[in-house]
Amino acid sequence: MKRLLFLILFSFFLISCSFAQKGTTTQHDTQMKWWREARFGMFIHWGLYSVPAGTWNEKTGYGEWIRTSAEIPLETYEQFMPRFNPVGFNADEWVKAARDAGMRYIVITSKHHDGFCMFDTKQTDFNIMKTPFKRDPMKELAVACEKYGLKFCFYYSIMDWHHPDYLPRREWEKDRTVGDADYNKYVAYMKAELKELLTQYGNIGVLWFDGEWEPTWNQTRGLDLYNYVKGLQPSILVNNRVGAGRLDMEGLTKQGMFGGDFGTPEQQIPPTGLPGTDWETCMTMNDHWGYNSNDKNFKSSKEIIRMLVDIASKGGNYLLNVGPTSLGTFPRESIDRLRDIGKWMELNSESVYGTNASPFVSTPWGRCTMKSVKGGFRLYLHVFNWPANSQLLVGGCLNKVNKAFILSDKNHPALKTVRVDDAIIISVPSAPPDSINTVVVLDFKGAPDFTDPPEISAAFSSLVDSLKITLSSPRPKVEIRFVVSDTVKQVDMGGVLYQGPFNLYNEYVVNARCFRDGKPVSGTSSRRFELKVPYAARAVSELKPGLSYRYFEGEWDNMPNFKKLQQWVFGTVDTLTLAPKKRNENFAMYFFGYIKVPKRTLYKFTLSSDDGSKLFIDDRLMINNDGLHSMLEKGMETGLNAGYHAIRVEYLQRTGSAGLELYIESPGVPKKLVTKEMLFHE
Ligand code: H79
Repeated sequence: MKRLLFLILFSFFLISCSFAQKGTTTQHDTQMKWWREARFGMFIHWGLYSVPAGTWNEKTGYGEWIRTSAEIPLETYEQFMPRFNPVGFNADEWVKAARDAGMRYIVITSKHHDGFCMFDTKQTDFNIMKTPFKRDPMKELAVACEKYGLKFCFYYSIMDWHHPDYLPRREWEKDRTVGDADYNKYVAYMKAELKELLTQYGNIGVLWFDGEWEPTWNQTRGLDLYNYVKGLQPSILVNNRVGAGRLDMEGLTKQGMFGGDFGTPEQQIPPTGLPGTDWETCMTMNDHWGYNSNDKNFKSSKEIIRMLVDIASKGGNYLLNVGPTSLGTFPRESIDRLRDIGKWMELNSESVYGTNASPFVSTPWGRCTMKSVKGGFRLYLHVFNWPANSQLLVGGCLNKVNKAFILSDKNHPALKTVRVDDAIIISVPSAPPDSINTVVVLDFKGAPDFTDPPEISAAFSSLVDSLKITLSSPRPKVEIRFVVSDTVKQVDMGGVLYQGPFNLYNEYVVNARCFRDGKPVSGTSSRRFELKVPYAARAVSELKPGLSYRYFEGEWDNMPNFKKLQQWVFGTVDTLTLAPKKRNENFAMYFFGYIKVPKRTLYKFTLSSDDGSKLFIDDRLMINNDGLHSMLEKGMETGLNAGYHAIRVEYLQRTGSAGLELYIESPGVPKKLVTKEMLFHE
């Protein structure tokens, strides 16, 4: 529903960052063409870490980060080299497996963070030619990719835990002194290796950088590296991690920052499409990138196929990872999934390759991709939820239907369609031909003529006494009609004509729909607003300013049960702050007292922390932001009467950076930090 706002925001940051340093738009578009067409690629994380296969000192949770996560000294890690002999490696088999799954490109780790080079480099002996294997798998893969028509692409880590000139050192690496390390020498080393990669392996589709987030890397170095790489292969594509402007794991580029050729969400799919932005979600099949022999937590083929389609429907690419073993073979589970995906793609790949994002805000039956065809356009309806009544309804489209059919049906016999107002109803078989995802094709004449249902917006999603509701549609020359009711309802001409914001005074569903010339031109959107009964204020007296706190030390992955903990340091703080901590890692705290609110109304609290936290108001758990994570925000609305309310904030810090913030907002009062004026204790 927030798509419009998203669209506006994103168009701004696209204009500001994505065209910088890229030559003309047309040239950029020409270079992006194969990549936008492809939609689906294979990521391969293969390196020395496949030898320990995720296990070190009886702990089994490691992957390609094993050297640092398990704090393995450099000399010990180098001892994996004589044990690395992937005699089962067959480039042809790997590339064929990718091609048969419908993947159009392969991105493989030429060097990961451990610094081990999987290619024949003259720049270091820490490479695969110095193992018993003595072969260059990158050469063999380049040949096989050429043979099967896939684009061959390199992953290359900027962070390097092996090279003597790379900085900074890991904090735990006490025995590796910095000495006279020179980061500029490291950059020269990278460039020399990249020159090898870009001159000895034919045309490379993408250079996929990573490990760019350390303080030694910056925008200037990023831009320089981008230009260097493009100087060696002008039509190569470079991901945004070449620069220093990535937004965490969300992977897109911060506004105004240099963002290479495409964004890189990691292990996540953006909630909506990002019109005008090129992006690629990279994702593991199980829970590790590098091979982990104990990790059997594989996504099902169904999940993967649906994710591929979800991503395509939002206009992105899917880079799906395989972590081969130290013998040079794909894990069995990965092979099985690739084969299943291939079976689906064999019948349905047309609905993925070269498609555009869905024109709809909401598709309750599944996902939608789209393509222009001669004289009109084609929708691919990816039906995840097969209609029980065999009637598939597609709302908000005013074009004339040419034909509807099931893509996997040989000879494409036409399905019966009827128009009801703005909707097309397609008669489909009673059971889905493919229970994972049946693709129904809907061909239309002319230029797309769609109307989304109106957006129903309000500052909050619940109310105490009243809430202002606004309806809007980006579509010109439509009128919006609405019905406020107990339930979700289709709006017809009997609905109230919307003439401006209105107030809601109770728990209701707002239903809204667009009309033109007395006829509906969109589907109905519906949104429920919840009524909150305010909590009573506490009768308290003689409070002092500030909060009480208790402080504990220990290693917890989740909020500890404080009642069971004996030792503590205690005291008071004037506001919510981690200042009383005695060390920076492995501690927990809780704060308690009262929060004073000025009037009876709805309040929204937002709790942001790194790592976990919880908020209790009047002894009820309001926000659960527990677990180990970087700064993560969670919000919750509640009604409060004027006066004092019990507040308790729990906080947990494991390792890395620490932070805790609590915000409050209410109708007419913008979001702000909870300050000391509002906090009290007994
Ligand atoms: O190669 C795979 C992983 O080994 C690698 N990227 C994928 C493709 C990877 N490296 N690190 N991570 C994944 C997770 C690291 C996250 C963090 Fe950060 C680094 C948290 C803080 C620093 C990135 C930069 C996210 C926030 C800032």
